[in-house]
Amino acid sequence: MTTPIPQPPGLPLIGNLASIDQDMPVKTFEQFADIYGPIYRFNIAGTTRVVISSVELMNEFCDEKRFVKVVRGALLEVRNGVGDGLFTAHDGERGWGIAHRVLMPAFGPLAIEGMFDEMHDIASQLIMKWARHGSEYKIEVTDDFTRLTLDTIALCSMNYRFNSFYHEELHPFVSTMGDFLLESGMRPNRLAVQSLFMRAANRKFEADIAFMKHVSEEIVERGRANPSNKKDLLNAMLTGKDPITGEGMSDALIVNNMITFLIAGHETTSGLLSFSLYSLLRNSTAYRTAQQEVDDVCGKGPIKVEHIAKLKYLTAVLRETLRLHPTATIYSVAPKPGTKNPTLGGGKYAIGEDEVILCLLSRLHKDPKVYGDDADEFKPERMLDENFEKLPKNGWKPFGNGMRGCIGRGFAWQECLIVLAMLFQNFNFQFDDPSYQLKLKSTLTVKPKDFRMRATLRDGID
Ligand code: MNH
Repeated sequence: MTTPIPQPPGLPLIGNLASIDQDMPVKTFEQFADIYGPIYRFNIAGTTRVVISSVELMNEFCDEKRFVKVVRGALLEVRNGVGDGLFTAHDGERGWGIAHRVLMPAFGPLAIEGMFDEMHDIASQLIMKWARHGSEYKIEVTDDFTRLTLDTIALCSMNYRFNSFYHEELHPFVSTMGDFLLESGMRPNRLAVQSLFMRAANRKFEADIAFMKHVSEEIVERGRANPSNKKDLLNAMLTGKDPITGEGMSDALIVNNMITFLIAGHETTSGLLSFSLYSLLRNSTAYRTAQQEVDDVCGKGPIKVEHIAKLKYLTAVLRETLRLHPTATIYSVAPKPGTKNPTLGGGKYAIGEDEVILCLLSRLHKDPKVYGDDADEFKPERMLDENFEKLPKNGWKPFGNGMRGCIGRGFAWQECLIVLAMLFQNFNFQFDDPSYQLKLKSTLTVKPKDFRMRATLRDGID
């Protein structure tokens, strides 16, 4: 016997559509979780989703023998632009396999260390900008971190400089990609009949995709015409061979993945940096501990690659930030095709054979069974290695799961540690407005809104 899954009441035809916050659907998912608990089902115009948020249910969700990633909603719209790129590929798709096997070593620890200098280069541009603007300047934290993460991933994956710190307005590729992502996020919230009236938006969507592809194709052609032995992501894609099929990546597959890295690699990371600064400014003990660690490990000289692994407290800060503010807020699976009478909750709840299940990270990451009564508090100590290693396997999942988990995790980690170390080495920070209350904005990912701070150069650092 199965038990019905709790479900918020809805209206005929549209179901729960009217309840869903148009700007931040995740806010509604959280409200529903607070009312209906760790598993509930909602319905939008006849399509249902099951939302889970406890570690027990997450253990089932993460079982790759039972559930596989599905590309739906905004991700399916992004797929219009980047097709079988890693992030938007369907389960088992051929291009995914080739790209995954060619790219895994290119994102491995040694390869990432090899990108240290390029990451450091872009981080230095950020430091220079804040230093030159002086301590009265109101830093738009999220905007500048987005410049940083975009320029870093573009330099490392396409050998291309957007030079975002040298321009007020965005590089055309960047603004086009922003529009494309915004539209991708809005489309799933429109009813089919509404979409028919969006001809101008649809035309722009197609034109934006064509432009991004065109720029990327030129970069691939340039790379093919000028072979180098640089050990970067572009070269790995141009020259790598899939050990299983013996094939290289086609130009179309490279273009899809190049744009994918820009999309998947910039917002999530800039959001993480922004929330880290916010969290440290709100918690003065953690702030002082972090700065002390940077002084102890790095001193006043240049940050070097061998410092990175020693930044244990900053690592814990990043983990704790992603626990409370997972910048990729949800991801989805469905029962493996062919599963008869699939269930969740150890057989307690029946789900549809192709029903989509979302994990709601912001609630999973507060499961009291894992994090106790102080789950709402920012405490990096609970994420120091010795404690982190004791967490249940699926209690902290900001980078996704298994084979379809984030390929850029090591990349993002090194980038964030370099930036935080350089920032704390060079500056003292304060809120521009000490009474600032955290507000959020969401596109495909979530970031702080209107978060401004000031940076004062530290004394005695030359
Ligand atoms: Mn990333 C997949 C979170 C940084 C490239 N990433 C995922 C998934 C999550 C995620 C969650 C799984 C999505 C899903 O199941 O549908 N990623 C993050 C976070 C950060 C991040 C929180 C930073 C912080 N990601 C990066 C960076 C890159 C990148 C940086 C590129 C350089 N991510 C990817 C790609 C995938 C992915 C590519 C898809 C992997 C696959 O399915 O093979």
